[in-house]
Amino acid sequence: MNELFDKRLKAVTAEYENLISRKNEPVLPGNGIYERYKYPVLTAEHAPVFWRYDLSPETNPYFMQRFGINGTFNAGAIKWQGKYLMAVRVEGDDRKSFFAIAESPNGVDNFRFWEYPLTIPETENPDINVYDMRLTAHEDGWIYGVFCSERKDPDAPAGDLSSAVAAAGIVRSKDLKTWERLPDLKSKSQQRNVVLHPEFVNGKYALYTRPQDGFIDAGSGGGIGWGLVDDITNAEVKDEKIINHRYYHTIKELKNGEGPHPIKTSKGWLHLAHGVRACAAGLRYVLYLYVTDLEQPDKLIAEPAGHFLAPMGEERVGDVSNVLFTNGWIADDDGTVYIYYASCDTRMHVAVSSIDRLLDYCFNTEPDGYRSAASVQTLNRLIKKNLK
Ligand code: M1P
Repeated sequence: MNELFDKRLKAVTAEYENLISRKNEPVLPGNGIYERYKYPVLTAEHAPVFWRYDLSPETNPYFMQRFGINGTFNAGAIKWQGKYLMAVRVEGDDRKSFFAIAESPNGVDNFRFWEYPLTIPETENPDINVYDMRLTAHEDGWIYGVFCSERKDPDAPAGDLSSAVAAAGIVRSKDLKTWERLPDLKSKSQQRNVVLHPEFVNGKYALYTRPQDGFIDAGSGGGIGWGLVDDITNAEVKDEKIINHRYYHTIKELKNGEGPHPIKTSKGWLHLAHGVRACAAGLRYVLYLYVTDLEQPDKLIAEPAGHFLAPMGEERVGDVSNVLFTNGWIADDDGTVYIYYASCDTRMHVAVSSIDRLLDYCFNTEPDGYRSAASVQTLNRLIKKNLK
């Protein structure tokens, strides 16, 4: 009998169960566009006890953690067999990320990880790190996961142990448990934030891309790209058209990237994306929305000015502070939209809205005028209308 082991096992398990079963609640009155929720929906502490600890008193007499989890963030999302699922980027203390599915009965709390993480087959050039999976239930009948595959830059000078190369890895599944690896996307530049559109366009697969000059630097990439692919089992984007541009002195001046795949609505394709700007505190990542044409998903038809969701309170601090990032949302049949977003490469949150509300926001919020004077004109119009 090992009293220390028993005591610690009980305490750690009780703490875990309390956390998992904690009820979440909306923070009211909010801004009317969406409701944030009080608690993060996933944290490192949501990792099962049997992932973090060896449960044998013989081989772990101190009941000591054996596999540390550093963060749970940047999750893809999908509604699957009536449950709300996130394909979470789980990062170990060793800095390696992997994917694991967490499931909730209601989309806002009680997220519990499936027993095992996803086993993602490697290509002949093994990934060093994998992250930020976007899930797409495509009309071809497969569920695709498109993620960033990171490898050391083979051309880095000796002694440079940081330079890396980013490419889009592609896997597909019918049950979210067994995954088939397809060749990485071929394109002219490095790629991150690549997303598969859920429908065929002109009989082809369509991808949102993010052409970039280097591993970090989007540089001359211009913004969120769009490209058609003949064969997803050997995907190659030959031509990319920028469909959502970056602009000077906006929230996406430095870079931007598509979030999850857009939601099809009666008024167009509703997109969620992240925008990045530089400041004295480093890079600031915020989220924004835009809409493209239903028949021509590469044609922008609405984009409100500024950010839709920016870091607030505890969301501001974490491993990479001042960052909100998203690659997952779920639109329910009744129009409710669950927006899953990560703060600071550390934890996951949810904000809840509806398709109607998000469209109202997109079509009735003024676009960016790109000058202070234009913003004042917009505000004056509103004040005048309200005070007349
Ligand atoms: O650290 C913030 C984010 O940085 C990258 O995003 P982007 O390619 O747009 O700069 C990604 O590494 C992302 O995972 C991370 O959250």
